[in-house]
Amino acid sequence: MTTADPKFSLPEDDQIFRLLRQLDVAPEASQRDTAKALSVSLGTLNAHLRAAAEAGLISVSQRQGKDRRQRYAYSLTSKGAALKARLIDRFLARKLAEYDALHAELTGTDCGLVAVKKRNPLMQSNLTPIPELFVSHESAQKLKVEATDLVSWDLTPRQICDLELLMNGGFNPLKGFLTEADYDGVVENMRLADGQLWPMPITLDVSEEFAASLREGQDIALRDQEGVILATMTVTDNWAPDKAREAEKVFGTNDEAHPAVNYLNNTAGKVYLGGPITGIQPPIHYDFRSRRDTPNELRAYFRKLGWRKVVAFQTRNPLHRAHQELTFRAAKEAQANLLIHPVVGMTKPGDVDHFTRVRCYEAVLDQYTQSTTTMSLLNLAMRMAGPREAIWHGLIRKNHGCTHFIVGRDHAGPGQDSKGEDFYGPYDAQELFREYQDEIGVEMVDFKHMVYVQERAQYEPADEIADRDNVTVLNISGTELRRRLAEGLEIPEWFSFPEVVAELRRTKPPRSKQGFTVFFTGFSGSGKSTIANALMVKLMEMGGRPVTLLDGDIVRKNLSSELGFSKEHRDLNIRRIGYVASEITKNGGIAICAPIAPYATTRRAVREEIEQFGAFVEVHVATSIEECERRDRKGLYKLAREGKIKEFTGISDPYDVPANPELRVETEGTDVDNCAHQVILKLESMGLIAGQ
Ligand code: PPS
Repeated sequence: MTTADPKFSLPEDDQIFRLLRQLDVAPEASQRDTAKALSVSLGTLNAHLRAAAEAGLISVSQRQGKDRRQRYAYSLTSKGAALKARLIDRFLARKLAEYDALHAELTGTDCGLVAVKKRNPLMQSNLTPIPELFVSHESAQKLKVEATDLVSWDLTPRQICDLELLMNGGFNPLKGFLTEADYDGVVENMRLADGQLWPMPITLDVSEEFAASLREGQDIALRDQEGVILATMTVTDNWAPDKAREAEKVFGTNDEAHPAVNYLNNTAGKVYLGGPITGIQPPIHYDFRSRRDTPNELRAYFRKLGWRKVVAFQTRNPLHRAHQELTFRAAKEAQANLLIHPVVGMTKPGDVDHFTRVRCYEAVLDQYTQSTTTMSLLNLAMRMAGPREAIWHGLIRKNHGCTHFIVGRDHAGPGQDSKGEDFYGPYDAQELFREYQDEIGVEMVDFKHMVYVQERAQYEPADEIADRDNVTVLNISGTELRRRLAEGLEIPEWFSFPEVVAELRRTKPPRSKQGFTVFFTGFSGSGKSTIANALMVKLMEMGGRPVTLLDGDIVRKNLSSELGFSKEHRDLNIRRIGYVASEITKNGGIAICAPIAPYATTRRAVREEIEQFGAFVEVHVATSIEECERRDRKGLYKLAREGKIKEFTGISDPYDVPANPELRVETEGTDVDNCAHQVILKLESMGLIAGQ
């Protein structure tokens, strides 16, 4: 059955599509039943099956059992599944064009289903289904079994978000992780190799070792972090990207203060894999299940309610009154229904976590008219790419059935660069969106900054206040809000809703009640452990929060006993300490760490991990190497000089002096109690300890 025979050529697209669909739905059916379902003779079916197998679209396996009419079982290969998805696209586009023409003929007008004036045949109504990359349930069960033989890649949290939207059509027209040609086009001019608009590189970054183990055309299994298979991918492309070019072109900067550049340089793997995806199942979410919708689920909902116009509101922040006013105005302006579409995948590091945010959204949802507003959660991993991200968000919302999209001030802005300047201008995103609006197929509803006018007790766009000199304009920035929350200060009613503020206070208590980490770093023998011990006792005397000391020697005995002092092992050691400290911080405790931690990049990674949950206070114990060697409490420096201990920090291994620690303590000429007290004063000035 699988022997190649060049005389079998592939049938017409329509026939091959029907064949693939039929095999996908009923892979175990007898040839007779399949032929009947397709209304073709057994001979024709056989020829088509041979051609499809020869073209690598299906795989054929022999079945056990007595029934001679059911000797073979068929399943779609990744290539077959990808072709099927492509043919669905074409089929839908053709049907839409036919529908349009018919509508125009019958009514003498253009089809009213789509708000966009100039439609190309690929543009879809917001009510018709869009293609997904999933195979049928039956094929998925088979693929799951077959995939046990495939090499697996364990997806990172960001890749899981990307894959979910690839599979459910949120990233339509993408059919998999970008190939090199698509990637080049996207990076250079926001276009896929076939010319379609797509502004964001959706890439599968992997380690060099993993990439080197693959051959071209190999199928791999993509698994979540628990090992559950979500998809297979045929690896057609495998390349090492020029990350500096990607950062510059996509994010407009190489500054690692930009979260996506930092991710690109310090988290993403060195090699990208590209190729089509065959979707098996979406990632499992245990939280807010009823609030999560795929593009087709939202389209079906809009269809059911007859929502022809839908304006989407993207957000990664809790909803305050200014946001509410903006959404009200947008819906009114576009005469559209409203979709509140918050991102719950990955947002900017340091944002309010999505659990808290969703509770905040739910608390204010009843302020909206139920018959014209809905809320749905989007598992997107944002890149904070400002203007490019706005276009991306627009395309994603179009896929989710929206016709309009709100772009406010500094859309998806990453904040300030390392020189304190904004990465993007406040209205850059609006300008770029406007330029591509027709192609995106979604109309922008743009807003200037909304501010509160006290005399009129309402929010107004800052640029529309004609009597600005005669009224009091109030505003609380995100930074100011965070400060007030951190310090337990008042948040006025005009700014937010009491329910939202209560929710935020519950998860973000004032700093003096939050967990934090004090991270000592310095040479061996610099005095880290001694000061850390003194600090621990002082903090315990104050009470209020549990204190844990993760001293270098203690950790090496209990957590890292198998590790040595190579760069790799030191990194691992520090990351373990960072992980434990982040858990302690998250749970409201105080972690005091005192390892040498010689490498700046590792310290930075630990800082980032901990700052998601609380403050990270880096204390450089700046005792000079000469003084440490003179003290040589453990006799290690002598051994290091004699070459009996290898890779000894400061002697035969490097130490990156911290550039901007929260505190630097000099121990030469200062007693331990005083050093520990300097730390206490620092913690007090940061608001981390207060009068109990
Ligand atoms: S690291 O680099 O942060 O993982 O090191 P750390 O775990 O803090 O090291 C703990 C103690 O190991 C002893 N020791 C060495 N230090 C540096 N280099 C080499 N090669 C080495 N071999 C053993 C040293 O006593 C460290 O303890 P402290 O408390 O810093 O004196």
